[in-house]
Amino acid sequence: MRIAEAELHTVALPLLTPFRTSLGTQTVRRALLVRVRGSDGEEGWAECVADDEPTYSPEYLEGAADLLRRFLLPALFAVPRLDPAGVAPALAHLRGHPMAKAAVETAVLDAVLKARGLSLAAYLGGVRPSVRVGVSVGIAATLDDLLDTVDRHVSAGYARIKLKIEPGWDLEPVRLVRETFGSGLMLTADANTAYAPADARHLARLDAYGLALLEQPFAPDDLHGHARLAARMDTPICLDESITSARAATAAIRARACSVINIKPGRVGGYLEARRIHDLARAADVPVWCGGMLETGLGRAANLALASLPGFTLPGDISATARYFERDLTAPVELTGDSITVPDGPGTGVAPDPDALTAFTTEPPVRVTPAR
Ligand code: OSB
Ligand code: MG
Repeated sequence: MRIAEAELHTVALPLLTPFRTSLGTQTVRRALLVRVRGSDGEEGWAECVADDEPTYSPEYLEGAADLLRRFLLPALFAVPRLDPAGVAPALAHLRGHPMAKAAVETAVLDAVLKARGLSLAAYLGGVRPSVRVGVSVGIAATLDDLLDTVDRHVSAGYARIKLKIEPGWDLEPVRLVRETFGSGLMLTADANTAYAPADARHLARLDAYGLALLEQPFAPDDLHGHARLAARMDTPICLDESITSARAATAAIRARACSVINIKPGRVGGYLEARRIHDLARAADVPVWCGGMLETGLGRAANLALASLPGFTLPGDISATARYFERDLTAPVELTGDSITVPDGPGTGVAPDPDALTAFTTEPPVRVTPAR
């Protein structure tokens, strides 16, 4: 295809409950949507996972929109026969910004696959019609509130509970949830870089609670610190923020900094790089799972496709609409048992519902066209 025009839409979806992590508290999911139209009328949509503020990663929503408008889309307009695999190479001379790059690559994938009648899951090599999923549970105001929230998600059927932790909210909530829900509950903890290597002895006390993994305790670039912690803990160490590319994944595995990887397509520059990480992790016997960024139904549909690949053996952070929003941007995503069905329609299998798009849009869409 040749991209004939693109649009950037900004939406805001109120979260049903505030989401607190060691990085801050979110009450609304603002999201940047990219729509591309090809010269043959193909149309594709994608969601950029950049947050409002550059706290989880250096990218942020307005920055991603600016970059897409000024640099990424113009670089792609110049490519006459663009296929999905050509997007990343055409943008490689522009440094960084994996989330913005992932969004435009995904929109191109959606457009091309919709035109070909092929689902993203089939294109990526998915092998499962549905995937087991978990919930990421934020830091609560009280331990009672936490137990109520976990109880609600366990009762709903989720296959795994992940507790957000930070200094002052770690051993006690983990112990209490383990004690209350028993050893049958698959439980993990995510620190979002809130600790330093000097906390290793404290973190090692988490070994008492049978966590399936501990996610990203230290800074993104501290592979050595994670390797030292991994050597002293029984709990498997999983990296999220550190894994920014297939090369970073290889380095982390070689350094023994992790034995599990959280793959987020936005963080690594797109679904094709995400698949490369899946492939290399699988070859190294490192289990992977699909992370989440509080995406709307648009982003979660694509994540479900990725999570259907064979190496995604742990439940992902891809929850049902009811976990996040009163109303979604797409048809609601539903939980069946402990799983969600992988969309099998062409492309991501979804598109924004026009009424929902109108209702959630916060500013006029920005139209981007080739200079003439
Ligand atoms: O670290 O996995 C994380 C959300 C925003 C930023 C970082 C993370 C998260 C989550 C939410 O844990 C997972 C979800 O989308 O349900
Ligand atoms: Mg994480």
